[in-house]
Amino acid sequence: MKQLKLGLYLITGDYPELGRGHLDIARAALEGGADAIQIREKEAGTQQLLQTALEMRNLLDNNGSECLFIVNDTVDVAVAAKADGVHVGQNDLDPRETRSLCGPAMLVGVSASNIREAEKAEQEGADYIGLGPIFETPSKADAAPPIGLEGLRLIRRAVRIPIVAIGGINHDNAESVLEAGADGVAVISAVTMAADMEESVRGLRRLVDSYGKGRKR
Ligand code: TZP
Ligand code: MG
Repeated sequence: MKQLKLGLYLITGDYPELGRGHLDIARAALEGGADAIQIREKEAGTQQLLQTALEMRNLLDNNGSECLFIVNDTVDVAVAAKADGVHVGQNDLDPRETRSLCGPAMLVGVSASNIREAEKAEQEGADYIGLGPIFETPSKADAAPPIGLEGLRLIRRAVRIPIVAIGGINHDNAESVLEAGADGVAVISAVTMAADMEESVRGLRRLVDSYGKGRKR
């Protein structure tokens, strides 16, 4: 299994109005030095999602980086696309069911928005938690209320598995999130809405790296 390095976790989407799709965002993420890329697609059918996921798998393989490839929501597509992991939410298959389908080698990430969900995800065998929203987010209409840095600190003390913080994270607040105990930051709009996506990823990379160096473990 690949090493679990989730410091900078990029989530792709399809934004025709910006002329940016999953693969454009994944390219920028790779060039900028992301640790993980998740394909998150809520509109496309399974066949189209699989097609894009296979292209993304190919992109990552050809790039030769250690970047992890994770598929959101659907374990069947994750397995078919030979992803490194699958990320499930509270309304998807639970971690145990997901694991029974994808086997022991694939990463299983679980979204949690409160302490109960976080503890349950850990007990059920999640490899990491996507925790949030930390702040207000423009990218998820049905997001739970933001838990803030206090919520993150509380949940950091309650679970041992890695926490990837998500929701409203950008260049200005990423350090505060890492300081509060997150092992990584996951972003959508901070990159997908940036004028220069690659430069945005590089900026976040620098923040994550500089924080990691200064951190007492
Ligand atoms: N889950 C919780 S918040 C969120 C997801 C998928 C959206 C994060 O997007 P952004 O633009 O980084 O706030
Ligand atoms: Mg989901």
